Amino acid sequence: MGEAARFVGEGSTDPLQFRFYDKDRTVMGRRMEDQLRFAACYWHSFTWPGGDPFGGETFLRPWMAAGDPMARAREKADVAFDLFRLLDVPFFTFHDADVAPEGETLQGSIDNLNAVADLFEEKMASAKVRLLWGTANLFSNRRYMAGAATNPDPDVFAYACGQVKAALDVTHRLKGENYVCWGGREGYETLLNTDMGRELDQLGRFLSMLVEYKHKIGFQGPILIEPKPKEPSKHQYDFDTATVFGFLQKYDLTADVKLNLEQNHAILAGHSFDHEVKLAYASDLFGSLDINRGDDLLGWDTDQFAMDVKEMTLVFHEVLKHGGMTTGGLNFDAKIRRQSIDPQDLVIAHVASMDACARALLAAERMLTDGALETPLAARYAGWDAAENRAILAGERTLEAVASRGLTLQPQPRSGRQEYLEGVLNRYV
Ligand code: XLS
Ligand code: NI
Ligand code: NI
Repeated sequence: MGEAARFVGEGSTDPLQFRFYDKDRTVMGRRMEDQLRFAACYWHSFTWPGGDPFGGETFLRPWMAAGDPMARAREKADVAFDLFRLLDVPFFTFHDADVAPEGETLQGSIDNLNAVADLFEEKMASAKVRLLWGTANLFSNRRYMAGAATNPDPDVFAYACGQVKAALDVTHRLKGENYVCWGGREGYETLLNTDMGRELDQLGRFLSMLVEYKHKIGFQGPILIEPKPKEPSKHQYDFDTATVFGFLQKYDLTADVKLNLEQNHAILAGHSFDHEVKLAYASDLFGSLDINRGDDLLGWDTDQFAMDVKEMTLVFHEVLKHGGMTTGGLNFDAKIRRQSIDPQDLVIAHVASMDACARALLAAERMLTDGALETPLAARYAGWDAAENRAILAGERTLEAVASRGLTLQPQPRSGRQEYLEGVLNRYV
């Protein structure tokens, strides 16, 4: 079905071709494709039927119709790999439950997953697409309604261990570059029935066991936690970057566990996307990005395709400043609106968002090359470069010593230049 989307340049008005995403163009020393590392996701594009809390499916995809579940899973894989080819994306992502149906037992589900992984292996041998990350869906089935690792019932915890082990095994077999844990139901609905300290210890142990197992099988990539403050739970334990940082320190997991950050989750937590990214780098926890956007007027995870060039410019500025992606990438955890029912809408959405990201990447490159934000930032903190002030931060001065220097000074306030900097940013986007 159709030719792969390709770069045709800024003059084009064809929504199925790229105006900015020129995969071979060099951006800060790397091909654009290797900087952005786009991944298409399985769940929103191939398993979500277009429902919302007030209405059912709108998409009527043939592979979602009734029938033999494994036959449907194979049909879905054919369509998915065709979209990966059409978009020319280097990566994809999936949950176990997106790709294979649940069996009667846990072993049955694992057998189904392994059978689909065989098919993926075959398809990946001749396709370009690789696996950015795999994950286990530990939130949809009713057994997980009170959480997976944080469930009050240890049998549910054990079941989740079985599922997560199988999902990591398959991710490893398919040479996935990361493994993601998003704790949708690792939280609570009411504190009246919740022992928070105990649940956090359970979650800490669960992740430690996963890290131990990852080392045992030689999985090289990081485990990534994806912070989100709420939805579906009223409160989620992996609330935001700062909260997860404290959690990982408490359970001694900072070396092996990093973060997968998502725009929509950042704004639900009352932060901006670049706040979360900057704090992740500052805490040595940056892993990967789920690239979507929320609606400022709605308080839930709308997972719209990322189109805001200015917002992403600030994020890519930070990523490029730190040397670019390592194992991470830009995963389209994004879904078309339920009225976007034409098959083409799915392709157009990805192409438009890839172009918006490419445009933002190029703006970020120009800003870094010009030192547009970096030069004024360095000037603002320049006083700390003086030997005497470096000695304070190096722990070589006591409070009394610095206090006595303070007695000799009369600091003069300086402008924060916010409007100047906003003007500078606008020159680039
Ligand atoms: C939900 C999350 C989810 C994760 C993967 O809000 O974003 O889609 O990315 O489980
Ligand atoms: Ni989300
Ligand atoms: Ni996500």
